[in-house]
Amino acid sequence: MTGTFSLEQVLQQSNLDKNLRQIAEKVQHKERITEEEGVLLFEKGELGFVGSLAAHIAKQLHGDKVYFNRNFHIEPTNVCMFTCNFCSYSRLYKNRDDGWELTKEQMMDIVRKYDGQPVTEVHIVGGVHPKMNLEFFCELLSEIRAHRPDLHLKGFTAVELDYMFRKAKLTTLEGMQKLKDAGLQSMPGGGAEIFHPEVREQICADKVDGTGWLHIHETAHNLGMHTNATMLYGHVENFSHRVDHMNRLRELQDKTGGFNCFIPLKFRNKDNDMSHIAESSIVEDLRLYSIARIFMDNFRNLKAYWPMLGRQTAQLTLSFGVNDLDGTIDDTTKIYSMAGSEEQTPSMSTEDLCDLIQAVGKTPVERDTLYNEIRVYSEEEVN
Ligand code: V47
Ligand code: SF4
Repeated sequence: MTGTFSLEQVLQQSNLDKNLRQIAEKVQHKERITEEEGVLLFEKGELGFVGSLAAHIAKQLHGDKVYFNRNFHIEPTNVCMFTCNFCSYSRLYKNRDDGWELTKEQMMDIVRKYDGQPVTEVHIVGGVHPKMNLEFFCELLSEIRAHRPDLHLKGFTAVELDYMFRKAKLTTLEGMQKLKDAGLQSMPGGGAEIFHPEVREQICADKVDGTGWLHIHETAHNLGMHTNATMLYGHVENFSHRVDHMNRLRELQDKTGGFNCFIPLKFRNKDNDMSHIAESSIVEDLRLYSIARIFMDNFRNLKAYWPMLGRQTAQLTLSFGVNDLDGTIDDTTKIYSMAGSEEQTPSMSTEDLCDLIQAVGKTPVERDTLYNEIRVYSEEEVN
């Protein structure tokens, strides 16, 4: 069940726009589309059209498989030196009494809560706190590693790292090497937002710029680490800004091959300085996922982060090019509930995730952080 047409059916349409037909033919021949064609898809590609192309590509890459992992989040603090206008989560240092700051011991208590449970990854991400420095996080990583060597340590956005390295007076390479030595294995994709300065200046002027974000990820890739990439969409950006963003990621991926997945993040508008901006419609969300799948031809994995999208929309994306739903996250992430997501206490059991995936005719597969398959769930095994 896909809700879309086969590529052959799309190409049989006699009234198909000439430029769109060319794009469909490129997809058929596994050729890369240009930036201009990416913009054209946003301008003219109806959901049925882009969805059919995206579903075709995802099917060729992954068959009916949809991945998830078993993870939990640690958010060390929501105190932040930066003032991103879309953020509903952070509190300025001077107002830190309204926020939270976890000690190392409190974070180790979170890790110990999962002792004996089959989680494979901890995702550590938070605000940029002036007192939580590189040394503090290296100690935390080493303690987690010593306590639970089998847990994959994924942590810190390029925004947090840029601040930490500058404060420690280290180059990006020196700082990354220290974190790697302490046990860090990969990085999440946050902080990317929209790289183009015309947008960045309006929504997050004071944090690391697009070039800096890409440099940190490239350095991690060169050290053999894998990272993710995100794009915050549905606010003040136009179609060209989106395509420019995806193109810069596509170029870096050509160079290093170090990205694990691409994660579009839908702007949510509750309680932030951009609350006057209406949220994108579900049709626009599905079109964006589809176009990302078509444009980012060197990213194998396209992730719908369900705590932000809501589980029903996330389920729909599975018919529009998405092959990954992230993890079974306990209610340890607050970024999206504070920004207005339907998921106020985001937690799904493995059974819930498998049901959600099977309900649209797909096969759930548990993966590790690097997309190695841990278990393929047949229908009988889940029910
Ligand atoms: O960079 C903040 C986004 C990101 C809002 O790599 C918002 O596996 C929507 O990147 N509306 C941080 N989005 C979280 C992140 C992430 C999440 C899950 C998985 C992974 C991964 C990475 O959250 C920020 C920003 O783009 N964000 N506020 C908001 N109001
Ligand atoms: Fe700080 Fe991140 Fe929020 Fe920006 S998005 S204010 S960097 S916590």
